[in-house]
Amino acid sequence: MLKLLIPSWLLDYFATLLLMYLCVNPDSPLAKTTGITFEFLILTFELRDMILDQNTLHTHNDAGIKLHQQQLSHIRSVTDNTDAIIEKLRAFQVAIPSWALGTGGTRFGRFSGAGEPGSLEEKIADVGLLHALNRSSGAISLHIPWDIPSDAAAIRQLAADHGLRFDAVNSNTFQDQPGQQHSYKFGSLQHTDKAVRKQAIEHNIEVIRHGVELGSDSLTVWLSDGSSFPGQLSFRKAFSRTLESLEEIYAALPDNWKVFVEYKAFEPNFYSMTVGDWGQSLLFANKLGPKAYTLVDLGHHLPNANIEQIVALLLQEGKLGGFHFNDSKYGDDDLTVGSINPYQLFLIFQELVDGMDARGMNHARDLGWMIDASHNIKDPLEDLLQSVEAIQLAYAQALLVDSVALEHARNNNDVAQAQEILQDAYRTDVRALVAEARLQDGGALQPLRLFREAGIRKQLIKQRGERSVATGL
Ligand code: PSV
Ligand code: MN
Repeated sequence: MLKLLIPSWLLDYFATLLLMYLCVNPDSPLAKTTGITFEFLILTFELRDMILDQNTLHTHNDAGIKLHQQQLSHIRSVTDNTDAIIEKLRAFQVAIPSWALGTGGTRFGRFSGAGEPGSLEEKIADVGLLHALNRSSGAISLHIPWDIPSDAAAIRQLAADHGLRFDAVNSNTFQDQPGQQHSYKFGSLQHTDKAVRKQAIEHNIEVIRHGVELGSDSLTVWLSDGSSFPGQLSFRKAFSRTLESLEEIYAALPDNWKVFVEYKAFEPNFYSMTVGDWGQSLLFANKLGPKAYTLVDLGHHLPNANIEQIVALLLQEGKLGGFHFNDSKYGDDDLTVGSINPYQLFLIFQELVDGMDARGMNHARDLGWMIDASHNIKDPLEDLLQSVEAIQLAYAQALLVDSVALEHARNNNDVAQAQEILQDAYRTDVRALVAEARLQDGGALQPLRLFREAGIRKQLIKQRGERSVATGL
């Protein structure tokens, strides 16, 4: 907010004066009462210079503005409501998972990139960087214990300095941690041993506590619980034990919190998953109560599942809570959003917009929007920029759908026309609308291109080194 109201040259001027003052008076009352130190200011300068180098951003935008305006006026000339769409795009923020900022791996290996964030502070700086480029990544989602904030107030402030808030916090009972008393080898919330279940419940409650300190308001529970061989597990008893455990976690939720129950068809268990599909997740959510919702991760379905239909019905039931975006060809491939099947993504968004509008929901605020992708071969920041852009494009196209004409075609069983209406929207090039939304919020016309032009990864490598490896996955 401050950055929008005060010109950056004025901020620079005051910051320089402050820096000079602190240099000469490190023990001054100002330094003591505010806690602002010379080192802190230098760091702020470095971060600001790297992340918000306004000159580079302006040069980039100036170079592309003419073409952009041509493209924008073209879409304005062929489409209604472009201003309303731009407004909605500006409000729409997609949370970045803290574990996607380093190069992901497969069970066959991990090829680390260079300059990866080696601490939570650096992860926040990376998300701040994405947000400075696209103005649409204004939230971060933490996985505990991969990212435990040691000083929650300081971390919360740091995120706020980057214009970020904390999205859902994620618990992890799918891995054993060093020093942990009981193993999750045979499950966590479903485990036959009460002591294991208790440990997993307490972990979730601790995650809620961390989330409260950070200002988050939701918990995502994804369980790897299930079985890999027929006969290993009583499905009914595993379900009941899991429900009981979730009830204890639910009871610990603050009033304004939600819990998202994320389902997944297979992996790491390959015969049954205890929360294996949206039906099972919805059963849990319904039994738990009004603060419990289903979370849809696009990669967690069996091949060819009709995800848009799932989304439509969950919304109708008032039980869709959040989204994990990614793309896949085979299983939970966690590829860049929109890289394999952008039409499916559009159809999902069409249902989201339609279903949210039918319930009078706020598109930006009433569901948790998050990316959950991570892979082996691209620069994670470039990958995330591509993912966010793909989400915005699908959202903008969904907003273009002529819902009145669609309803009319459906009522007349005019199948070809109904298909035409959807494809018309999908085949519209909406890149100028998304770019305009970014521009109006002070972002880059082309974030990925600017990321490269400004040599941002090189700067990160200089700062963090070739070998810094991100924590988490
Ligand atoms: C599991 O595959 C998942 O989608 C869950 O959301 C986890 O929290 C996340 O990936 C990270 O592994
Ligand atoms: Mn997920």
